[in-house]
Amino acid sequence: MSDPILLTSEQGNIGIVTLNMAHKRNALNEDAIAAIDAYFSAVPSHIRTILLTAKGDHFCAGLDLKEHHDKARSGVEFMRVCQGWHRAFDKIQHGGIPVIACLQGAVVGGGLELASAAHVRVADSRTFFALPEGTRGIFTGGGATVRTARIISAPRMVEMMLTGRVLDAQEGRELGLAHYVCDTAKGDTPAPELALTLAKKIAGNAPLSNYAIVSAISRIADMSATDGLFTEGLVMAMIQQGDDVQERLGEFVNKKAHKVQLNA
Ligand code: 1HE
Repeated sequence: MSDPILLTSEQGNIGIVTLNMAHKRNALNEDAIAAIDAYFSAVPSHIRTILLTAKGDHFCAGLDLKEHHDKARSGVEFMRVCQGWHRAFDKIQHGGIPVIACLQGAVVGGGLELASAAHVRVADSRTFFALPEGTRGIFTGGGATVRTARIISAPRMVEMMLTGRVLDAQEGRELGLAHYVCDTAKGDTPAPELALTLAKKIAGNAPLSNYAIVSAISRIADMSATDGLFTEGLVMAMIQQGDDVQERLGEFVNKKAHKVQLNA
């Protein structure tokens, strides 16, 4: 029996999903996309945050170029493949549950598209980012023109794709591709440990607030200012009906809640 494409486990209310194809640098074929789609379509209701990780030295080498070469897909067939990626990654971004990606090594092509769908990205200091589609004779098809371009800006994505520029972890952080860079040689917490700590912290937020944060902000960013402000008000009105809102506010009023502090 072959190894599973994805390993899934739980730590309390944290779901952990791990790409398990280190032998091919976690390149994504059709079965891998189907497995990702299946996981994010049926996240158990007790799961509050999801940690997205990968086995081996590289997070993800993007599209499985061997499968794509062997299948010699027609334009329409590849369009359908891309739509499958879009569906699966949209479930990551808009599934209502915060997803924290832990990155290492190559985060390239479709791997960067996958990482761009996550809400928080924690990178090991040897992580690198690239969009080498131009050199392969293809284009992005897993959402980079929407998600990655909105993170780094469309002009930067154009330049990155045209020149084949490879960004190191710090450069990626400056552009928002990573939110945290962990350099263990400098005494930083290892990326997997920090990613898990953040996942636990995020799981402690009010679930409805988390739902709104991951569902509303990116959508409101696509709206006009007028529609965005109206929608923000509606989301706030809905979210503050949550069961735990009075309790959380009461903790603050009764001086039992933590204060907002630097380096807390
Ligand atoms: C692969 C893939 C892959 C590795 N598809 N098999 N993505 C790329 O253009 C990136 C292509 N990959 C690389 O540049 C390098 O492999 C890495 C920098 C990621 C890693 O290098 P390294 O030296 O650790 O590994 P390797 O020796 O290059 O590869 C090890 C094996 O993984 C090897 O197979 P083997 O049978 O010879 O052992 C590689 O062929 C295999 N492998 N990457 C298939 N991508 C929805 S559209 C999205 C569009 C894109 O994603 S385009 C970008 C594609």
